[in-house]
Amino acid sequence: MIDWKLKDISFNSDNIAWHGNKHLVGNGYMGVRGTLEEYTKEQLVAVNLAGIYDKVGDGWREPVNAPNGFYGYLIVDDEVVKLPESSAEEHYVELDYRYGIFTRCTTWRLMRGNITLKSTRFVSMDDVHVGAIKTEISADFHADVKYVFGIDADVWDINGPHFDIIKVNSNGLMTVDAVTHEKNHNVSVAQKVTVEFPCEVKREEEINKAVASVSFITDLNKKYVIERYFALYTSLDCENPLEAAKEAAVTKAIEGYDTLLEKHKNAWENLWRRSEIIIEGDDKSMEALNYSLYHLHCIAPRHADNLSIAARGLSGQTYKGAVFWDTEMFILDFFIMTEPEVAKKLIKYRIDTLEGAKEKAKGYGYDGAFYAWESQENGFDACSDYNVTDVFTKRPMRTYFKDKQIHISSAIVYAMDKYISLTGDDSILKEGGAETIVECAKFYYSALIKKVCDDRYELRDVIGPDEYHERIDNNGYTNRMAKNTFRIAIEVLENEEYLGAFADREELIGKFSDAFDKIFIQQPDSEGVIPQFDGYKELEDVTVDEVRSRLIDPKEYWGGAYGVASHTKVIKQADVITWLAMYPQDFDLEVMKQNWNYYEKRTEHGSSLSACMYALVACMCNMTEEAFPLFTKSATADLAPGGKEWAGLVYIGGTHPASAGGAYMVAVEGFAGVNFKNGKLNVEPKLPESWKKMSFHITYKNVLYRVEISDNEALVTEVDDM
Ligand code: IFM
Repeated sequence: MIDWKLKDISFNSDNIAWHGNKHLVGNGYMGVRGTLEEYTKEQLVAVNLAGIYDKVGDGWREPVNAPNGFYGYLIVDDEVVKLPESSAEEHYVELDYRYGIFTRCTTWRLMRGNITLKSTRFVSMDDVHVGAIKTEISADFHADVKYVFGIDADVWDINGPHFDIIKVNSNGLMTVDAVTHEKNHNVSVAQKVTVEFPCEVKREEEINKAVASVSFITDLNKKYVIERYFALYTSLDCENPLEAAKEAAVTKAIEGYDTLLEKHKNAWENLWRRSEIIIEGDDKSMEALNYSLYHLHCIAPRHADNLSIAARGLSGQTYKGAVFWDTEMFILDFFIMTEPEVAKKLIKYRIDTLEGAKEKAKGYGYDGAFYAWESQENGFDACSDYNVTDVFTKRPMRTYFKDKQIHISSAIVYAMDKYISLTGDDSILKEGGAETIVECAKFYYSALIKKVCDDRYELRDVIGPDEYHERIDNNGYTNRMAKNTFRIAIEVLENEEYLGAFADREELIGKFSDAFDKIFIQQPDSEGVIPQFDGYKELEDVTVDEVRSRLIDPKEYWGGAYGVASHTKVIKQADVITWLAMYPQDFDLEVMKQNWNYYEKRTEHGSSLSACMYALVACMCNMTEEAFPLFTKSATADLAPGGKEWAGLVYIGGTHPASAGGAYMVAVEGFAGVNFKNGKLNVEPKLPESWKKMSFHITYKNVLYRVEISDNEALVTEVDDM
């Protein structure tokens, strides 16, 4: 059995960025990177906020990092003692991922003896505006201690600074009231400290920080406890965020650390009741899988109606804090099956951003809704025309993700359809979902191309999931997803209940039916291989290693006009295989296997979205052994070191929610074999060798089921809501 704790012993400054992601704590409203209290922006500290963005000058628009209410460090005998500068005698950090509690404990050997600082902190799952930290200091000599603490508003930004005004107050209740550049949002943090031992409390001065200190002389080996509570509100939350933050900080301090911790743990326990996955026989898999689910819980926007999940969750500003197809195609299943209320919010975000998608379509001369490739608030597409910087010239490279990844709209329709069929809740259709679906179909209809001499419809000049091959024709995945969009739009249009009566209904049904029938769908060639796009089979056939060996610089971008992979068959991530994972019924098992074998060895897996799709299809092909390492790769994307951190010169590090969601899909839909064929819940397990038993809960059509698998036999029981 696992202990739900990740402990990293000893200190290595090379791990600071990775541990920031690995030890993140979050509650959907904010994510706090797993950095130490004494760290500042140089060590990539971030209290990353959901759904609040800012743009400065020509920089990319990105989410706002709030002032850090966990800031604090030690001065002993007038000497600053902090990592990474002061080397530690002993050090560990620990993440309790059952409850999102981060602990650090460091001992420094100083001239007069040893001093230890241990702190434990969390951001509350019970009240998302609040964080609490308990610091314990002890020394084996009479140390002259000053603990400096407060709120650090000098935050890490990739394209900042985002605060034009920072007002700090270090008197009594500490506060920071900051104002963002573009839209003048207020971001306000208040902090209250409680100390129950004799000490001197003093206001301190540091630029852009609200700081104070407590000073005391330690008795030998006695523990001195300092508890701090911060509250964070923005002007998107309420009219007077500063007052709200002050009030909450004071109230929470009165409640006390232990009470807050208990409420926080209860909130987490409620989440695990429905989502924990127990695997007997393979603790490593169980740990990696539940740790992945931990990250999904940390970023679920439970507190809001109109927010979704960013591609790097709440781990920082990478990928502009934007929502990609990751949410619909990789993350949604977890929430549909464990917390459908959250799934509905993710869907609602797309309905609420329909206007933005219509604007985008219009801008390109299309009808309907072309969703943002990198979606921020109101559906604004944050994707830049120049999304990669060339390592050699340092010049921005023209990329076409925003213009050509038209498969994004189909992901939204696919997700809505899945949500409805798995929850039985079609209310979203009446709340704008039906219109969204029809607008997406209109978009694809207007993008279709037909040669005069041919009867088929094509989608030309696109980019599929494999982003290394840009501006290609008839990407198999895209065309298949567009066909599905037409099908769903027809179903919606045929049901008057969803859209009410309107004039061109019959005309649209006619158009979409024609498009459904005639859109070109790539077919397997004589060897059973489905070409990823027109002309794919004519590209140079080399191995991934060969392509890698051609790199002149390790950070070089593989795709685009001059990329090392562009003229080869080597692909970045699952493409045809993502199609097969979504529509296994399209081809027989032999074709699935043939394509898996063909494409897997030509895939770099340069995106964390890749391995899980291969693992899913491997499970469908009864290739559990091949699926297992790919599952592990997905489930450990944030646990193991060595993730891909650069695309050209652009930093793309952070957590990997899509990979976490993909790991869930592989475990539940792949290994456990949960499927919903013929409108009912079926469980057809194919557990990996090492998984002796597996059990979990899922919600299907509003009924909660417990699934227990043993010897590849499944027992499914309905349970009362827990
Ligand atoms: O959405 C993905 C894309 O498929 C590959 N590049 C990273 C994006 C965000 O995860």
